[in-house]
Amino acid sequence: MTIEGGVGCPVSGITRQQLFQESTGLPNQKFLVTSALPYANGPLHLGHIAGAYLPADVFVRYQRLKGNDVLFICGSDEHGTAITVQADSQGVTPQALVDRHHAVLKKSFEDFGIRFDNYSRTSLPLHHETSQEFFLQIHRKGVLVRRAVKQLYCPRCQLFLADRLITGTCPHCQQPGAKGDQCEKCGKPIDPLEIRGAQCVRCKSQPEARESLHWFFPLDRYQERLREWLASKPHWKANVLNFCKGVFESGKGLEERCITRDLPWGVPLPLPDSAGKVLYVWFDAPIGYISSTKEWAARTGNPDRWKEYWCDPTVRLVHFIGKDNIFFHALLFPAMLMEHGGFVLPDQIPANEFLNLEGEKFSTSRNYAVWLHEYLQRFPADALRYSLARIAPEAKDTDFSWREFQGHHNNELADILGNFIHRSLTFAGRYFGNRLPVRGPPDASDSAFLDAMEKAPGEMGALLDNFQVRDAAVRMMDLARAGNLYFDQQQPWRTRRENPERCATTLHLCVQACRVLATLTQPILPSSSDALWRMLGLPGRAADHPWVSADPRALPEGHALGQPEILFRKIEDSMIEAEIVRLKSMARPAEAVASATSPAPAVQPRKLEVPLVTETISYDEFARLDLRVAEVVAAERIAGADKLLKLTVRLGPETRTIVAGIALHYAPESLLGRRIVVVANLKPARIRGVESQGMLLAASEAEKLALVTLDGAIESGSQVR
Ligand code: B3M
Ligand code: ZN
Repeated sequence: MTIEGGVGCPVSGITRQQLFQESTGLPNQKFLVTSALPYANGPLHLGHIAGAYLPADVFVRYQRLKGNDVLFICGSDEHGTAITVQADSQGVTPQALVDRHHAVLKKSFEDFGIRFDNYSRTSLPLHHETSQEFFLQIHRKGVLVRRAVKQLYCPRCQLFLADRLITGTCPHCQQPGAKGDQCEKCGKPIDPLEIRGAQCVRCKSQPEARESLHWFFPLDRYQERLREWLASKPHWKANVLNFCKGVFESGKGLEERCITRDLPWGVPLPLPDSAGKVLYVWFDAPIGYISSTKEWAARTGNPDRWKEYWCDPTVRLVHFIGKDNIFFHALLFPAMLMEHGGFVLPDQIPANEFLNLEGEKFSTSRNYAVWLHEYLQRFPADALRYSLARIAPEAKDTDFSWREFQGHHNNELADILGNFIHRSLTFAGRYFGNRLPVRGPPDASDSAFLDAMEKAPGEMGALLDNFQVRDAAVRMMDLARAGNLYFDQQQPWRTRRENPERCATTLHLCVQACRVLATLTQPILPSSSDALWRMLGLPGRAADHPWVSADPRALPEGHALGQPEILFRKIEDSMIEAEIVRLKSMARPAEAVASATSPAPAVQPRKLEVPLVTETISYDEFARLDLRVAEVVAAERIAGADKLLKLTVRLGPETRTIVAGIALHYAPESLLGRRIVVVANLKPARIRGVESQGMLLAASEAEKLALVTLDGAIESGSQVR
C-alpha cells in the first residue's frame, strides 16, 4: 500500500505501527524507555524536566513517528528516608504525604505533554510483590551476605535512626547542629556513630548504638562483568563512561552495598524474622520500572505482556536520568539484573548534566526553583519545551534564565517559526482561495529550498536518534528560517502581479514546508504541531503520520487549507519581570535554611519597630472571636492577583474557602497538609470574585510574614483560646 502523508489516511484494520513500518520499509525496533522515578516528596522543577523527562518524551515521540514500537514507563518513587523524615516533620503518615505529591507529579507531567504509557507508584502492592520476588530470586541463589551493623537507635521513639534523624557536633570541624550524613559546614561525610553528643531529631533524646542484621549485595563481585559489559558500549555518553571508570579505578573499586534498612516505611523484607526491615530504596526503585510495566500490561488487558519488553533480548532498554543517578543505573541495577537473570540490560543511558537557574543551583530546601505546575498556570507548555530543548544540559551544566526563555519564545518560536507559518498560510488564503497553489517548474532557489525540505527530516532524525535534542531543536528551526529567507527572496507580494505562476510555485513550496514542519515539530512542540495540522486543513494529527511523510510533495495541488491562527503570542517584558521578582521573593536565604538545623546565629541587635499595643478589651470581647484549627487541603494562586492565594481548609467536618494575602511568602503546595489558625466567625467577604469564608492568622514584620501554626497535632475544627 502507499501512504499519502498529507491527507489524513484512515487507520483501519491494521495498526499504526504496521502502517508506519510498511511505509518506511524498515524493521520495527522495540524500545523500552524509562524516565527516573521522581521522589514523591515535592513537585517537579525545571531542572528535573530538563534532565530526565523532556529528552525522553521527545525521543519517544520521534521513535513512534519512525514506526518503532515504544513503551514509555515511569512512576513515583515513594519510599526512602527522605519521605519518612518529611512526613514525620509534617505530622502526616508517609502514605498521606506520597498520595498528595503523587497526584501533583502525575498531573504536571500530563499538562506538560509528557506521554507515559504508564505512570505508576512504588507504594502499590504490585510493586511490593515484584520487588520482593526479585529479592527472593537473588537471595535463593545464595549471593547475598548477612552482617551485623552497628547503628544509632532511639529507645524513646523505638526506632533505628536514619542518618538524617541524627544531629550533633561534627567530628571533623566541631560544627554544632550537623546531621548524621554530611556536615553542611565542612562538607565531609559523617559516620553517625562518630557524631558528638548525638541526639534524636524527633524527640531530642540520646540514642544508643545497637546492632542490627542487614543484607548486603556483593557488588564488588560484579566489577569485572560490568567492566566488560561497559566496554561493549563505547558509543555511550562520556559522562556515564567516565563516571563508571572513576568508580572502578578509585580506591577499592566497587564495594558491597547494604540493601536493607530498619524503617517502618518501604517494601517489607520478605524473610522470616525481619519485622521492621524494608528493602533499601535504591534496591526497590529501579524495580519500579518493571512493576510499572506490569501495571501497564494488566491495565491493557494482557498481564503477561510486560515480558515482551523486559525479557526479549532484541528490545532496546533506554534509561533517561540525571547525572546524579548514574551509579544506580549503570552499575547497581545492571548488576541486579545480571544476577536475577532473564531481563534485558540497558542499551543506552543518556544521562544529562544539571540545569541551573539564573546562575545558581536549583534548591528545594531554599525554594529556589521554577516549579513546573506553577509555570503551567502562566505559560504554554510548548514555550518551555522549546527553551529547555535549546539549552538541554547534554554535555555540561547549563543555565535557565527567564530572559533567555523569553528570547527563545519571541525571537525564535514567534518571529521565525510562527511568522513563517502565518505569512505562508495567510498569503495562500488570501490570494489562492485558501488552496494549495499549483507548482510550476522549479528555478535554482526553489530547488535549493526543496533540497532543504528533503534533507531536514533525515538530519533532525539522526540527531534525535543520537539523543541530541539541542541540535535537533536548532535543525527544526533552521528549516523555518530557510523558509523565511526563501519567502523574502521570492517576494510573492510582487510576483503576484508580475508573474503569477512564479508566485504560485513560491506559495506551493512554502505551504509544503509548513506540512514538513508539522511533522518535525511533533516531538518537541506537540501542541503547536497539532494546531499547525488543523491550519493545514488536515484531519487527525501529525502524530498519526510517519516521520517519512514529511516530504515536500505530501500535499496534493488544490488541497483545501484550514484557518490560519497565531501560533505563538509574544511574551511581554512585564510577564518576565514578574517571574524574576517571584523567584527572588519566594526563595529563602541559604542561612535561613542552614539555621533551621543549627543553633541560631548571633544576630545583630537592631531597633525594634513594633506597633504599639492597642487599647485593652474585656475577656468577653475576646471570647467573641471564634478561633479554630484549620487544615489546608488545597491552595492555588488567583489569576491576576500576585499576592493572593485561595485556600481550601478543613474545619472538622466543614470545608471552607479562604482568600489570604500570602502568595509572596508561601508557595501554594508548601501549605498542603498544614494546620493553621483561622477566625471562623468573621462575616464572609468577596475578594477578587472569590468568597472568603474566614481569615487566617499570621505574624508580620516589615517585609516578612509567618503563618500561625500549631505546636502539636490537634484535630482541625478544635477551638483556639
Ligand atoms: N527517585 C532519585 C531522583 O529523583 C530517584 C530516582 C529513582 S530512578 C529508579 O533523583
Ligand atoms: Zn527519638
